[in-house]
Amino acid sequence: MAILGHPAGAVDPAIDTTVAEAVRQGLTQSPKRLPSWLLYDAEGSRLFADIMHLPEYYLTRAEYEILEQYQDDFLRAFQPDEKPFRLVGLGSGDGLKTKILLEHFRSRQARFTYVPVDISGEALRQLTADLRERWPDLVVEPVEDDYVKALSNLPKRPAGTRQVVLFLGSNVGNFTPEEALYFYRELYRNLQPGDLVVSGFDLQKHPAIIHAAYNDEAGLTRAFNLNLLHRLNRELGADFDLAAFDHYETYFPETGEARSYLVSCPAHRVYLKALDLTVSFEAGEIIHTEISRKFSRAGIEQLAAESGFRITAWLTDNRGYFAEVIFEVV
Ligand code: AVI
Repeated sequence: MAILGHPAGAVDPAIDTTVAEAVRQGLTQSPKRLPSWLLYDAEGSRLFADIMHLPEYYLTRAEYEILEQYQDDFLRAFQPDEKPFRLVGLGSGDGLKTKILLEHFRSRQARFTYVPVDISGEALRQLTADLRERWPDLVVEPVEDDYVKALSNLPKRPAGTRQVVLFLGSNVGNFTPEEALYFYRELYRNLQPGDLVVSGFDLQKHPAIIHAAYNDEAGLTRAFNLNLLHRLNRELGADFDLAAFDHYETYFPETGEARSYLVSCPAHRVYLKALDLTVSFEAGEIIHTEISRKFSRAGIEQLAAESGFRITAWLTDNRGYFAEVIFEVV
């Protein structure tokens, strides 16, 4: 696919046209926005791994607590009968959370296979090698793809196997309401009666707690957000001056949306060589980079109902910050 502004056939093959097109589209609209998947280059993924350990970022600890505390409940839900099941981990990453369940299921001699799905081939290779070394007889079938495409491209499952899709980490929060509904409807369409989806939802709570999670003292969330500009400098030959931008994250309790912005402090221009595009910024102008939605129970129930699922379990940490919710295809 040619990049606009370049003569046909003269496109640098090293430039990712998906990135280029997303950036052109995002920076030429008003207000400016860049899709949040751009945050996850190698450095962004490393920064996010560090964010998960921050004292303010309660989400990961809350989710670990639930997975550890309710291991037996998960197994009973996944295997209420003798039927084997297939665990599909969407956005499995380093698989740390899933390993809590895998370990427990192994210790109970559960009959299951594991299909980790991730857009990062490197993360998948590492996870698969690690699992095969640890449990040589566990069947692991990695799929390198994005969540939605992966749903219709999964390896064929043996007859009589229940499918259990894990969508952990509050990744659903990074979807707009329309995207979330589309995603769960697609899930439903690709599953069969009796199949399950386990989703992690960050719940609405005191706004100051949420605000702090995205404005950490150590400045890692700031670095994570600004790294996006660094990525564009490297991949698209842009000349963003990172010192000219600020991180601004705010939480709207009325909508449950935490929104992340990059703010241009002075009025200035940026040139993106690969797009042959000059972008002007007013002083104080924003680029919207991420939405992290927080859910109410009613909102989750509505999402389940509108996509066709029935909720069969609602598991929270002891502070009620986070929920793992099991949806069943009926
Ligand atoms: C990956 N996702 C669920 C994180 C979140 O909380 O929305 C990404 C993140 N952004 C800033 N901090 C963490």
